[in-house]
Amino acid sequence: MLDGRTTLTQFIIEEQRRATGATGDFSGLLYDISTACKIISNAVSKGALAGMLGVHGEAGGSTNIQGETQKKLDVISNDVMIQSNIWSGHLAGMASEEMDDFIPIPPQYPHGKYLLVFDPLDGSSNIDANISVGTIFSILMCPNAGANATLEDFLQPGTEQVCAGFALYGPSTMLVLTTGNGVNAFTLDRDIGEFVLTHPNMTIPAETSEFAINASNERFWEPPIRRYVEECLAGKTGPRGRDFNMRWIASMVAEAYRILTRGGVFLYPLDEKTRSKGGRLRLLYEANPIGFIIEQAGGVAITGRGRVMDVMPGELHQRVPVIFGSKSEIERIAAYHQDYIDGKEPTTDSSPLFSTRSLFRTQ
Ligand code: AFP
Repeated sequence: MLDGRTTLTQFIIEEQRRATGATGDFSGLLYDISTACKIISNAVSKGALAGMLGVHGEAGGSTNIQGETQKKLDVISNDVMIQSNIWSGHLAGMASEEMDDFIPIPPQYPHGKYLLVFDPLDGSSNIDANISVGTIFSILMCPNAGANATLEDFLQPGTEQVCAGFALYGPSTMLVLTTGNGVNAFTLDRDIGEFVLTHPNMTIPAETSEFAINASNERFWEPPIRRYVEECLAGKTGPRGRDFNMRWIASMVAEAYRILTRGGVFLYPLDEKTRSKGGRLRLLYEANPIGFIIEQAGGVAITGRGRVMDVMPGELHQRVPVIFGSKSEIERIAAYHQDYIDGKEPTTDSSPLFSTRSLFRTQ
């Protein structure tokens, strides 16, 4: 059966014992989140067999506050996260990528000291193609514990997170978790219905030769991103002196997990296409939780103009540029942005930063 492995339940209880003054509230919240992830995993894995694919609502599909067409599983996952947590008494409020406003705790339920923000199904545009998707969540302390949360209570920088995690619904269902003491990953054992600790103390290699970016946006990139990607593509013949590999799954949770297992760089930078919105990815329930996990695993997460977790949110669904992964590569990308901001020319004359040709040379 368990072969001496630790279940998530045991892990949480042992963490609770180490936390002085712990009441069990936090442990209860983590149980409820993990239960929601198991229910979502079950729905995702059934796919077409249970009519889970396709868009939500009538033929044209409904859209969320992001202006994105909602998939059936977006709505189902959102409902599962809400219904698994709203009654527990651990929360003062919730916020979801799929909901315009935050979700208050109804008066019939006790109010707790935590805030839960989440993207119920990240990567959902991939779901009909059977590509890995996931649930991302972040836990904050409510400044006004025990009362109903206000919108302002959610607008905290990522450095205030007490916990971040994501479930990855892939060939196996994983739960990746940090409470500020490193990163641990659990694999769902469907035979016993429990998450089992399989990847303790995950750490990201500081060096990598793999990057992930949506290259179809190349013509919109800022010069430091163009410079970095062009040098990677130049490989052995360029200033990096080695070949690089490229990935793009269009499911950030899957990219983040790959980077946790073998290093790498993920880039969704500010570009001319997303500048007016501030970026593509959402700060509170995508960039911050992933950033917390990446930093806790020894990596770095930046916007290009600073640390992701230092950004002070101005609104619930604020978007930011996100660049994260192996420390030495992210530090290089940060330096390229600083050169650009300072108006410095690239030092290597082989860098085609100002070349007129595209990344994908035809000759
Ligand atoms: P969806 O949840 O709408 O599929 O978006 C996924 C995502 O937020 C993130 O997980 C991906 O890395 C990124 O968007 C993909 O964006 P592009 O579709 O522009 O490549």
